[in-house]
Amino acid sequence: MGPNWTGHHPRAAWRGLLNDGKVGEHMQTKVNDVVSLERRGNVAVISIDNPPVNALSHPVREGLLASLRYAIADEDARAIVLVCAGRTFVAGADISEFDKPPQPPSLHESLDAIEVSTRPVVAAIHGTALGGGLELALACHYRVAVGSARFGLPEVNLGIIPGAGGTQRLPRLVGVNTALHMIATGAMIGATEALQSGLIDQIVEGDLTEGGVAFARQVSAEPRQHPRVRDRDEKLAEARAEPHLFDDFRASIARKSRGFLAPGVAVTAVEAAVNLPFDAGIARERQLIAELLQSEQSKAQRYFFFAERKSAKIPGLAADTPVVNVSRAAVIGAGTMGGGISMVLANAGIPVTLVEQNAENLERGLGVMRKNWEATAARGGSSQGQVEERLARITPTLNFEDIADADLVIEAVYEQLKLKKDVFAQVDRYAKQGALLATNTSGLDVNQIALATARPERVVGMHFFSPANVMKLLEVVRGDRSSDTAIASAMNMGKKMGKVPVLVGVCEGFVGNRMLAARGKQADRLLLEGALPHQVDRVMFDFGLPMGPYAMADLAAGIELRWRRRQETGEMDFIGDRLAELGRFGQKVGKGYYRYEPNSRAPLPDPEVEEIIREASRREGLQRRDISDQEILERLVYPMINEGARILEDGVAIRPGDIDVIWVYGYGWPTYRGGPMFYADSVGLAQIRDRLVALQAQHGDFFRPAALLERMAREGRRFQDWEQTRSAATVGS
Ligand code: 3H9
Repeated sequence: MGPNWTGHHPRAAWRGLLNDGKVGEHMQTKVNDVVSLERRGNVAVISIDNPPVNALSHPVREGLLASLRYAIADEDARAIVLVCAGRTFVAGADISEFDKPPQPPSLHESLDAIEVSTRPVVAAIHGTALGGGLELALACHYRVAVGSARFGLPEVNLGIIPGAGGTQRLPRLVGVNTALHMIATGAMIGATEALQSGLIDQIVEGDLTEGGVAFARQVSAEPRQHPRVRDRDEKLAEARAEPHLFDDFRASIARKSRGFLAPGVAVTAVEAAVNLPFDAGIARERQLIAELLQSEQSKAQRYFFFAERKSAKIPGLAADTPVVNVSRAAVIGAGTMGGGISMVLANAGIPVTLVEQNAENLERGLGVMRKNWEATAARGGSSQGQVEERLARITPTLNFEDIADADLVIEAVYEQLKLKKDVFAQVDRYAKQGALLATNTSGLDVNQIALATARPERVVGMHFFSPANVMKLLEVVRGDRSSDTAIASAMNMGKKMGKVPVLVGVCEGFVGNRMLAARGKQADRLLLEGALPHQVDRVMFDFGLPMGPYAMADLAAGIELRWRRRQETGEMDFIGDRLAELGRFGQKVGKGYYRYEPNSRAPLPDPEVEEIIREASRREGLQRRDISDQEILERLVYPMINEGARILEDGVAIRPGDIDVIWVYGYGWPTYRGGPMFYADSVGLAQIRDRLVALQAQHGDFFRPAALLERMAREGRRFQDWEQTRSAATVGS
């Protein structure tokens, strides 16, 4: 055994580390608050402990570099192992430091120190090695990991690319195709794939640090030069022989990455790895990331990263609030929504009792579920065995009493208040005490629905978005009487089902659909004034949304739904009514606001519709005019922002960031624009207020700026600086 860290060795540069002389074998010496050193025989172990995810914040970089220097200077340390405490290996650079002036040392300095070390450095990985964390591991001579570890360079999701050599080293190890996939799409891979692709050298069974030390001991005993990733060229040479590789890859991601800057830049950086010497490639990577870091897109995406995480936190709700443990659920209604929700539950491993009133509906619902699951299996997303397993989790029934053993009951019947109240009266009769009762209404009054039961404190809204098995958003609606347990349970279940749950209060349409309605009113008005559906839709599509209001209406049976609602309320809408009377119910019948060729989803402008729109303008006495794209954009988006401000005034959303999360996950708002409220900041609240005032003068009170917007504009404030911490109890009240 060699000397320990107490400095028995006279050349031990880490002597200055010592505090009380008690450091020895298997004892950790703190280099600073977040990094410590230990000796296990002739292997030095550097351990990072910076909860929650061991991000490379300034003290970590400082401690890491210092400990590397100490370990490298110790002649008796034949090898160095790098591990992390807590739930994960380093999950990346500290994103919260990006907007602050850089503080040395940079991560590059540690990576350089590792690379020049003649003693092998082994990264021992658990949890997720992400971004700068994976780059740190890539600079090491070897990498070992536990079987559950995952690896990724998710920087594109923050609007940047890896900036510590990831774009240059990863393709050298795993090959250009896998590297492109990981770097340009942010995809993670598991330990088995990492081993097969050459990213890691060994999967460790048992204790990771022990395994890493054993591996380090073994390689350090071998008389050989330890490999540096920078020196590898075989896999790059393979790519050089495939001249179309990069163009093909660009084409393959074009649709999904439309509008985003970073994925294309990521491809450019990997191209540099293939075509330039290593150091020149690193320089190119640095230049590219520096440009992206300054971009509005990256600012928006970083903002969104934190907004999403904040949305899970509910002020006033104690962390130890008891939650309902859901081991069985019941869904009422086997239509599109009920079926989708049942699929989500079954996918999460929860058995579901699916209740319908007639056998035919039940049969049809089950058929659709099977078809959807089989389509996933056909795409390779699951096995046929999993399809059967999931179907077996669904117990169809025509008897309401069968909900009695469910811990969670979700009602998903037709969107009509009276019907929903009747259903809840039944639910109240049969559901067990303590069950969480949820309505999937997309905008009806949850308070009234709750009052149909004798236990309104157990009732919440769980508003899934269609298709429920695909869309990530879940609006959890807090009723006046919903208890903390009901809220915490619904949020908890949302996460378990793989959704992004956001707490909202009761109002017509909640947050998402209330803002959508404001946009829809203006879109229809623009049609009357001179625009056509395809122009309105194109403006929204070019802005970055997946589709505009009319393509969306055609997809989601909007014409029919609104027509039926108008029949209940007695409202009139010339264009909508005419389309409905002509049976133009959207994509499913091949015509709506657009016409569709058989087996095609491509919306084609239809003269019949345009004539109806012109007729509507004539009836309103409006002289149709050319409307600029800019005017369309402002008249669609500014009322949404204004409505968002009213939603905040009313306390229906906790914070602006929650509204943004809703729009990104529920409606496909592009993350590179942050969300409607972040977008408002980037335009400037004063400018939006001024434009609304001008529009109000022209078109009336619909555009009157919300008091909150007015006030924030006057005070020069931004939504992203919102620090209002309303207690959960006030949301929705
Ligand atoms: C990078 O590395 C650039 C380099 O190439 C350049 C080098 C020069 N920084 O998600 P969770 C916080 S860019 C700061 O709820 P999970 C998070 O805000 C980075 N904070 O946990 C939250 O805080 P709070 C590339 C971070 O278990 C808490 O940790 N890496 C960071 O569901 C828990 O997070 C990434 O993009 C960070 N990097 O998921 C990885 N990461 O509790 C980003 C997390 O106060 N991170 N926090 O709300 C993730 O994907 C997930 O957090 C992870 C854990 C999968 C790690």
